Amino acid sequence: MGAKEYVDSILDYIKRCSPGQDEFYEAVSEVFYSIIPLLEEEKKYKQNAILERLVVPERTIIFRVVWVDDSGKINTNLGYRVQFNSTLGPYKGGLRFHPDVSLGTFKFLGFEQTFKNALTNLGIGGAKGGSNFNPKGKSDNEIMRFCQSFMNELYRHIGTTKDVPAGDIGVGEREIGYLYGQYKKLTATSEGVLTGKGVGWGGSFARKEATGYGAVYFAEHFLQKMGYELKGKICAVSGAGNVATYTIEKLKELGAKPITCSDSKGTIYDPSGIDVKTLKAIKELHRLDLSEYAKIHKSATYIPKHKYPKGGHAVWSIPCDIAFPAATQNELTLIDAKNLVKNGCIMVNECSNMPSTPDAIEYLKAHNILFAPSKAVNAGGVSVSQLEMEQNASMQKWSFAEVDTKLQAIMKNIFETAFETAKEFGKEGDLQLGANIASFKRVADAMIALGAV
Ligand code: NDP
Ligand code: 2IT
Repeated sequence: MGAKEYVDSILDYIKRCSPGQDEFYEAVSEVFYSIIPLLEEEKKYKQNAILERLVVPERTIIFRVVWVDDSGKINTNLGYRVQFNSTLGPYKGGLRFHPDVSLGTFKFLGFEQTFKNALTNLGIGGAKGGSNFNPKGKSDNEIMRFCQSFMNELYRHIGTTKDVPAGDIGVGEREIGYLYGQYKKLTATSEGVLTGKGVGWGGSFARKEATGYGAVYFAEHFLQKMGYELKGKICAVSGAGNVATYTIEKLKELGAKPITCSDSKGTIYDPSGIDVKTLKAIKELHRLDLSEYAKIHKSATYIPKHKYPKGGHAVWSIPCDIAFPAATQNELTLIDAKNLVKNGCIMVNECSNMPSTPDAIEYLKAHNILFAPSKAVNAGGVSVSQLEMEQNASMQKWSFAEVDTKLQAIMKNIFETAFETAKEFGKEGDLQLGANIASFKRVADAMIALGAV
């Protein structure tokens, strides 16, 4: 059986064993098809049944979360933690609270996290978890009661050398605070078992900024290598949460011009450049809809979701030099890719996890658009999480500048690893192939060393 047939057989197996888990299937196909050149060269991966083992999470925990809302009504949600792969270190990865998630979502995210974390070279395994709880419109007390109930089960499965969760969509510093408070209460310990904590209570400086800043540092390296510069570039950014906000902030600091952002209801187009202060006030502080932005900035237009191009997103129909998807998975479709190419975009720098659909990636690459894949681009967040673990374990506190300097070095290293690996396989500039092969090798070689477990 050739390498391609080996990959086909694994994907068939996933289809049969994990029906309906489309996002998981998409994530596995993306990685496995792009590592075929490596599988052709190295027979040891098939001999050691690496692909068969890699697609099965080491442990999947699904639990009931019961909480009482402000009206006294009893509510039930599903809680998840998919401990995907601990070959390289303790399980590490965020928690997502969003009504649309299911087991397939957490399997896709845990699978991706395993390879992303391997790329950082920091000794962390991959996991993901969360709940189908919808935080929108809930009071602070409801959020707190939900987080406490969620932790009442999760606490027995995590630990500083076992599994260290963090934030993701719908989980920021407020939620991490309530989760951490309950963990401390239940275990009578003060260990840094969660990252993304507030800087006043065990958190690291620059963790909040890390994913967005890291994504921009990555883009800068890629652009420079290909003979461009970031300064002066018109940037389209989607999302209006943690990753989008700090991507926009760093882009402006480095002289680029971010002109869009979006939330689940609509898009803001501000040709004079997104005002970060207003964005933070609306989203971080007051948790309002993005439509508020256009009421404050007359230069801005608000495009509600029902006016988006059919099958596409408003953000990607606005002419730009570089696209920074930073909201959610599959948010950049083939239609969007066609719009970007038509409008002269030179690069897609994926900030959210798996934002581009497979046909969009194919189209972008076929049209020579520089394509920077999410598992490399957004690894700055988890990297600074690992720096937070390091600071907690040694009871140190590094300055913002110290952490930022370390983050920059990590992002440079990730870029060079992906770039050099692609070059080694005769595909210079193909960072998708480079990132997938480099991270796969790290995980797979270590799995072989650890034996058939
Ligand atoms: P946030 O919850 O802070 O923000 C998410 C943003 O995306 C919000 O503006 C939200 O809109 C929008 N959004 C979420 N889901 C959808 C959807 N289904 N359709 C349209 N818009 C949506 O999350 P983060 O910024 O932390 O995460 C963004 C992405 O980055 C995710 O893919 C996450 O996995 C990834 N990521 C995050 C890291 C981190 O450190 N936080 C690290 C690495 C990757 P609204 O405001 O209306 O809810
Ligand atoms: O997708 C991700 O890398 C995250 N949500 C951050 C994970 C972490 O442990 O900081």
